[in-house]
Amino acid sequence: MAVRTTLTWNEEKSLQKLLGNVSLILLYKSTVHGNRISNMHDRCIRQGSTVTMIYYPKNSFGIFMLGHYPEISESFRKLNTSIYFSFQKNKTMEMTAAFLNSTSKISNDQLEFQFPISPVQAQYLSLDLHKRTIVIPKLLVEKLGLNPDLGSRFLECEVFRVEGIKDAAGYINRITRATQHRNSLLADLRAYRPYADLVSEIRILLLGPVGSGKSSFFNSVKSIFHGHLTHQAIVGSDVTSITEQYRIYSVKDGKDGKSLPFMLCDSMGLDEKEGVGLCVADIPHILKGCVPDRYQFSPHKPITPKHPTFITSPSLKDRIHCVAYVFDINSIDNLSSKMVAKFKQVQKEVLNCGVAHVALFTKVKNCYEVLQDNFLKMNKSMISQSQIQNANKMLGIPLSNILVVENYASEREMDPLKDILILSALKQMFRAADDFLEDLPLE
Ligand SMILES: Nc1nc2c(ncn2[C@@H]2O[C@H](COP(=O)(O)OP(=O)(O)OP(=O)(O)O)[C@@H](O)[C@H]2O)c(=O)[nH]1
Ligand SMILES: [Mg+2]
Repeated sequence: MAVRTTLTWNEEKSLQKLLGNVSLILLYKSTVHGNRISNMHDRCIRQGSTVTMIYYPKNSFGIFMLGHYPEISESFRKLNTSIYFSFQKNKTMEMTAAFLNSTSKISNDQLEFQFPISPVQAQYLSLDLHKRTIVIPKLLVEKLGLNPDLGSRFLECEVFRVEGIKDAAGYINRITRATQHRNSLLADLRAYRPYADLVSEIRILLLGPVGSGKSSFFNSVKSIFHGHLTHQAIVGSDVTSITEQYRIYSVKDGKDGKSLPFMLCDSMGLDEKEGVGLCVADIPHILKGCVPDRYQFSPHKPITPKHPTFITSPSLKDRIHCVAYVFDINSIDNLSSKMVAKFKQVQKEVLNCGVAHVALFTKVKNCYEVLQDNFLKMNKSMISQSQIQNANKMLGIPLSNILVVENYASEREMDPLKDILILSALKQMFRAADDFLEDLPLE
């Protein structure tokens, strides 16, 4: 009878995404093939790269090892990057992964990994199949945010051969560098302070056609800073805007962390028709900081100073410091002349207020190809794409101000490459806001 895996469909999909489009072939299952290291060893040696999975009732933990499984009596081998990951079943099947250099060996009936943390110090992970326990080092517990549950006896251990991994060493190297780059971008943004401390938070206004991904961009940014997917802003597809209230969102650094030095202001979508969608006449009031959080937009009637919640004397902190024009990259080539005319009106209002601006193109399909040089830079061929050239000509947006992202839409787990694009876009917005603040008249 065929041996069935405990790995769920979702876990397998997440792994395929992490490792490229690979196949996982089950080599060993502890409850079927015996719970001794020698049973595992006999089935797994000289099989190439493997994934070892340890299952608990509410979590699972896994290790991707590049190259062959260690052999019995071999000492710790050459340092190699392995990927350690965990799935949390109680939270929407999220995967957290860490790329760490380690060496592995089999000894004393255990599979062991050594993580050097300094030239003279190391931490260890050890897997004891017979006792059904795994000792996970502190650095990994912290990196993966692991649950104390993992200290108890596990239910099952499985090992898979990974087939179809292309240029495995190169791929792991690129993903490792991408993760490091993502983390350094995140650290830069966390350390950001608005120009000359003129305000404690910069306000970035998201403006764009209905369904262009404004609310999803906020959700994506918040998800990255929280380390898991969040869906605070309501998103969706309709002929008219899903967002009907003006929202000024602050983002915390982690769930209970302190507020970050920026706010994302989400608006109603623009529509080519008059009397539908965001009123162009509302825009100068938003830019000046007169519109309060949760203001209910009225497409027929712009806000006036008579409105009970109108902020009559806004200060610099209430103003918008950077506008991001949000467009679905796939719709740029088909923008109607009416929509272009509406956009020009909007642009005029922004220019009149002297606010900095960038364009944010969402829904890029080839996020992985956009980044070249180990995923660190935007690909030149991206710049030459017709949509980008069109936006430059038709909407008058300079190429250097065009940012591309793929928001988190229907994904189940975070992706370092998406994060790089989203965080890079946010960094450009911070720079634009700083230029605006620096350019303010002295008084
Ligand atoms: N594939 C993909 N889908 C996206 C992306 N951004 C947004 N979406 C989807 O596009 C639809 C509209 O996204 P929203 O974030 O609601 O767009 P919006 O600009 O806030 O729309 P309104 O509030 O209606 O003006 C939703 O179904 C999103 O899931 C993206 O980058 N990639
Ligand atoms: Mg919206």
